Amino acid sequence: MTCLHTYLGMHTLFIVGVCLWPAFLFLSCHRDTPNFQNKVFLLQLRLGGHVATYLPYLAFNKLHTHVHPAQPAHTPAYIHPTHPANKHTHTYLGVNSTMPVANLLAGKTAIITGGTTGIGRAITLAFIAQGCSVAVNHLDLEKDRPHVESLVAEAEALLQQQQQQQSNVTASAVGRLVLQTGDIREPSTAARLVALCVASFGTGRLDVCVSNAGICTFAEFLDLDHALYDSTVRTNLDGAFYVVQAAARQMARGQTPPGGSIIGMSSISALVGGGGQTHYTPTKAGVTSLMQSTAVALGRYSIRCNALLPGTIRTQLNEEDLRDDAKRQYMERRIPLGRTGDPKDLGGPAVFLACEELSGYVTGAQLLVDGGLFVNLQ
Ligand code: RM4
Repeated sequence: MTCLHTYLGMHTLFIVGVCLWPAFLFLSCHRDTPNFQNKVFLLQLRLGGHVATYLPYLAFNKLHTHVHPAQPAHTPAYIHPTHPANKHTHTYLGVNSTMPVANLLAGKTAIITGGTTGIGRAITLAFIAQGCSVAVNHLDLEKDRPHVESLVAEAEALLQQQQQQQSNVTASAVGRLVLQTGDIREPSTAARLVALCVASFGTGRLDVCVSNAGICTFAEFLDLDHALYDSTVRTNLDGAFYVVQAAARQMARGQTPPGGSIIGMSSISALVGGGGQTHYTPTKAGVTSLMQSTAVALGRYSIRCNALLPGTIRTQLNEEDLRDDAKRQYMERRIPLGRTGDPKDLGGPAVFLACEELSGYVTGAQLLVDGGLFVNLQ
């Protein structure tokens, strides 16, 4: 019944739209130019534009209405997207059933370093929402305790939401969270994290590794002391190397069949300089390079290695830097999409690279997630 109402509602709207559309089009051209010939030209142009925009919608409707009646009334393969219980699912064109957005990583397991704050946290939650169980490493800093607690609470809420939906979704699995403390500058931390993940979720596998933990304290090059340089390189590059190697050992030799997806958190700073980041940008170039070389080394084991390159995303790393209004406004002006990034902006790209069905032929690649910042010269 709800479907029928929605269907009738959509078509009434469509008919009203079709009647009013020529009038609006004509009025908009009349308003925008005084010259008659220009009016006619503008009308043709807009008419063409509207038809071109509308054609994919018509195609969609055609495919959609073909799929819809073919589904028996309560087959679990078809989930109506307007039903409140299915608000996280989506009907895909031409596919004989639905591909629920909530299950892109169902039954998979992942490790994420630095996963309680910023980008790592957003990816952790995005993975859990897609049915992936995640083992998160963090440093256990006093100041981050509230973040750890709220992450646990958010993961729990997602879990309950998924369990409620489970009866509506075939082959669904719910994503769980385990936490581990430790310093990723120590190779043993990486090995422990992999072991924890393999042992915790009942699959005996590690499917995805996100090497995310990193630090960046802005500093003047001429005054930069070696302790800061050392800790930045040790965390951002050595830490990445150790966790990627530990994950790859498990993915290549520890499970049958071998395989997995490794994501290195690089940065736009791997491609362009930063005067206050001379100790940091080389580590991000290093992560990109690590992903390229491991992609070559691990392809034979069906392990894909890719780099994500966030632009200016608001996290703890740049909180202080962006407190400077002039600097923040300068960055916003340079970003074609008109805003600095939110950690959640990295969730989708990470799910894409993690998901074999979506990016199974993508390896050694670099994905910029920067609102267009990098390409904006002038
Ligand atoms: C990024 C990029 C951003 C900066 C952060 C800390 O990779 O350089 O602009 O805010 O690092």
